[in-house]
Amino acid sequence: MRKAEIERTTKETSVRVALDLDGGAVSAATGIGFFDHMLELLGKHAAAGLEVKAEGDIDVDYHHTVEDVGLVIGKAIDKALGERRGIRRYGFASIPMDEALCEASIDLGGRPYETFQCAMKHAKVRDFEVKLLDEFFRAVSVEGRMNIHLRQICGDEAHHVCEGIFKAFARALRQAAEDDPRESGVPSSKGVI
Ligand SMILES: [Mn+2]
Repeated sequence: MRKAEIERTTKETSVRVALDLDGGAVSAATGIGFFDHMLELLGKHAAAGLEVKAEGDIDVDYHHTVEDVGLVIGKAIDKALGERRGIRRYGFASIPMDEALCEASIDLGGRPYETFQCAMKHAKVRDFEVKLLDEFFRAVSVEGRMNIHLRQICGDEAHHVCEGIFKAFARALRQAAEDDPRESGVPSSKGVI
């Protein structure tokens, strides 16, 4: 049962995430249409069940909501993975979206780190700044205890680039969290993650 349900409420946001790494319903309602679209891609391409509900201070801007959804998704991944036994641990995906090509490399090795190399990071999709995805994935890496390296290889349409980044992350996560038939224990020479 690789599932988790996490709720987190602060003065800025209230976020609830239900995650099942082995599949299920996908939905997102954060009050930010474009972000919902990206979260739904994430669930679908990770082959996970992912339901996200958030109410945040989006009258201020989208920052708190995007970051806090990232923290709660990260926490849910960490909890759902448990002791991280028998998984592949590493995942990589290079995903095209028309003219855009994006890649993600991840390590579910227990340590947080995130890089976001994206030439489009100062662009916006309607009023959603691409740079916020950097905040989102940093939060996922911290609470999910994983390394996440994201790169835009090419592309000049912000919506395509964001989709490429989310799909690459999702596919890399799916691979890293998958059962490895050659790994019976924790995939680390330290014996613990
Ligand atoms: Mn789209």
